[in-house]
Amino acid sequence: MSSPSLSSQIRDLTDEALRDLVPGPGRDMVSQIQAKLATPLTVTVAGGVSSGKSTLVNALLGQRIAAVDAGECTRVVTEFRYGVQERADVLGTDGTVTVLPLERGRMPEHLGRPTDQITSVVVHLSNELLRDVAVVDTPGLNTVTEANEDTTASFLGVSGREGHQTADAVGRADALVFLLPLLRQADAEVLRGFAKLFGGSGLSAASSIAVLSKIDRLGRDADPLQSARPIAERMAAELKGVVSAVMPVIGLLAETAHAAVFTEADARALVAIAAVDDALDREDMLLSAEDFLRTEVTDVDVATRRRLLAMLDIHGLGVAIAAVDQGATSAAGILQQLAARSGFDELRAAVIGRFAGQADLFKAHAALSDLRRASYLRTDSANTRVLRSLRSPLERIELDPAMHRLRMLEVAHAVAAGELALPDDLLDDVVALTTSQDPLSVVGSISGRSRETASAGAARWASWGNDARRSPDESRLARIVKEAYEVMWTELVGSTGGHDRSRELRIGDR
Ligand SMILES: Nc1nc2c(ncn2[C@@H]2O[C@H](COP(=O)(O)OP(=O)(O)O)[C@@H](O)[C@H]2O)c(=O)[nH]1
Ligand SMILES: [Mg+2]
Repeated sequence: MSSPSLSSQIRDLTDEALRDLVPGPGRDMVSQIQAKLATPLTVTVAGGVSSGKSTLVNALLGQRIAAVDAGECTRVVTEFRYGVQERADVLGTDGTVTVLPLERGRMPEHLGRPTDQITSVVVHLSNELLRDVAVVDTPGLNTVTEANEDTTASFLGVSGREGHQTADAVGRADALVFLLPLLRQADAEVLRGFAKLFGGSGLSAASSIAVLSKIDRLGRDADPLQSARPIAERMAAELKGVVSAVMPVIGLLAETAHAAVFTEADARALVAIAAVDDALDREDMLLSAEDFLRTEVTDVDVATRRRLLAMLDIHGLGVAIAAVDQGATSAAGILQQLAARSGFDELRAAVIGRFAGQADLFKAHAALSDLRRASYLRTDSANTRVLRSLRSPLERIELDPAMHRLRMLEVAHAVAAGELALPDDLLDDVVALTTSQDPLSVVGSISGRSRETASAGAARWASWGNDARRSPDESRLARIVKEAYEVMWTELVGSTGGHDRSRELRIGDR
């Protein structure tokens, strides 16, 4: 139990290698791997232009920092990292870095050079969330018009130059939050688009979530979260094995609820608006943005109404006014309702709880596959010997019991990248085993039945994997899942005080 974490074992290994490596590409590779291991988990937010990415980033950070709507900053990949010295480092395509101050806690208006000469912007913030995760905001695609919607890449918002940088950022991500428009295209095509995105990354359903964004714009439903649920479920079924969940979220309400922009003066204005006593007047006022700005039934000035509209939109205004009707009079009371109706809690729990909770695993997974690749590097003859010598300690790390969960991530990745097609019941197994922080919970409580579940799982995978129609790679991946079930079986036997009968459960090894 108390063996050092995988990532600390890997860190020791890279430390040792760096003592012997001479300057050259091999050394650069290993020091990059080590540096990446030391950085917090990178959560990348991607999706089409104007799908609400920056708004959601602000909600996560609890601070209105990412530029929303237009402006230079919305067109470059922006990474938010923890740093006491708050600033924005603009990384140029020529390798130079310009350091810009933040303007009253906001992104600078201008980045000092044309956006096509910028690789990315790294913003250092002393923000508590960033101690655990780095958050990356991506530009996506400029316009999603009917005309260019025929390619999957543009549908997913990842074509063009900004699209390329977005795809790069996704490739570097440890975890992904992908904002999806409502499905208008063949579902299979969306799947292929995702698979393409995941190709160069370590991402899988374990580390990816899709968000149905801006659902308040869908129609005039009283509760868009509720109406979006069946759509989200249908999409989750289509994307099973690719993302762990499809969550409907009203990012705008989440941002307003969490990013410290809503003031007591705003609350007073809402109280005044709610005080309009003619129900019909109130309804008319909330028909559209124009109606709300044009209305003459309150003396709340137009500038304030415009501000409220920008923070809440029409649906959010309805939610806020309903909160006042139910007795809320302060900003805190109204914001609590906005938060509750945004659908954001679930997303935040997934990002902060599940992703950050598995950070060590995700990091180790990426570092191990990078190190394995480095150990086969042939273009650095001065370092070949040292790089090769990484292989046997890497194999030793492979024997660590914690590696089972990591190998499961490999299976999940193969599924998400479209490299492993599974029958439905086996797909369910992979999803359940990799998206839960406690895989043991998958086979239920500690009882005879859960042991049965574990051994049935192992048998199911043995029989699929041993089928002559499987490719060697499919058989290998199947063996990983089979072993994961065997490990659980063993743990269940151990925890019920039974003697170690692990050897009795050796199903279908070849
Ligand atoms: N009604 C509504 N508007 C939203 C929502 N999320 C974002 N917006 C608005 O949509 C516009 C684009 O949002 P932005 O975050 O800049 O999108 P990005 O291009 O994906 O980063 C802004 O005007 C936001 O205020 C939402 O959940 N509901
Ligand atoms: Mg943006």
